[in-house]
Amino acid sequence: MESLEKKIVESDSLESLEKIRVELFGKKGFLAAEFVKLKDIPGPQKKEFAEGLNQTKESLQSAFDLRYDELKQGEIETKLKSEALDVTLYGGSAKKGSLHPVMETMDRIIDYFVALNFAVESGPMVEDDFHNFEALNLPKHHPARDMQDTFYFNDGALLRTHTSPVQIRTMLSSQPPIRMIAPGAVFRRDYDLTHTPMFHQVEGLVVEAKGKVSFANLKSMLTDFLHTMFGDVDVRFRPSFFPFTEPSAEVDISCIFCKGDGCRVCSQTGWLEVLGCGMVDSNVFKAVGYENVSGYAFGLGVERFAMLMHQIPDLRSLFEGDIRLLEQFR
Ligand code: 2NL
Repeated sequence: MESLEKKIVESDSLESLEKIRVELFGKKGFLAAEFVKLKDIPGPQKKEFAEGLNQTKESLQSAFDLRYDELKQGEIETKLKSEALDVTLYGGSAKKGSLHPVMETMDRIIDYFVALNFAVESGPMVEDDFHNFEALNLPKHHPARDMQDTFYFNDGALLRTHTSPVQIRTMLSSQPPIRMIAPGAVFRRDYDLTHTPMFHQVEGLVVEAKGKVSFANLKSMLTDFLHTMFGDVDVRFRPSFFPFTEPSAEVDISCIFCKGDGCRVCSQTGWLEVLGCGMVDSNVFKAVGYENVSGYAFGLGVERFAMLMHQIPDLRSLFEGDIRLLEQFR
């Protein structure tokens, strides 16, 4: 009896305790065998024997229960310890994302014009001939409409080649005065060192009653804009031509790489072309049904701005999504 209890107390795992349980309490175990003996015990001793047996059974059972609880508790503690999760452990910092330099540049450009009370408008990227070409004084056989330059769909729809159709739509759906910019993606069939089939533009348009806005207004605003973007650079306006503006100008800044001395980036000219602009052509106003108004417009390529502002030498690096480039703009 003492040795049986000792066995229980000294069992060192739930498995060995289970073996002991079968040995003691099982159908063919120790207690079952003892109870079988009961029938051979003569009458007078039977009661005493039975009482003794019940006592043994009870004390073995309570010894077993006690040991079982101890071992079970130990098992739970071991498991808790091995599965413990220290949420205060340092796990290294997660990498933060960042705006792509093209979008960051776009935001800076937009912020400048929003501060001057320009509305920010957008429109569809899939356009039609009227909004992308016809209304912009690009007649039917103008080379810019060529299949070589424009992505056409079978039904004659096309991917906008500039954001000007947004201005056309705004003029058609509202009345002067208009003061807006149209930032967004545009598409051209062009892919080489300096051209990608998709790039971003910001175009601007101001329309007022005739005589209220002048080329001088346009020139002073764009000069201030370029100083805000590129710092202390020289700015020059060169006469140029666009079908949708008359007169038209292209705008250069002194080369930010060589300060105007001449280098590879500026092709030894000392100047970098960054903008196109002009007074809105009367044919454009005619196409949208405007009379007795004056307006100016401008357009720029965001990728080119981003390259110059961040001194990125290769346009393609803006399109490859290489994390090593992006990490430099956090
Ligand atoms: C450039 C030149 C330009 C415009 C865009 C425009 C739009 C309307 C009417 C008149 Cl609705 N003009 N846009 C005007 C002049 C230049 O962009 O070099 N872009 C990258």
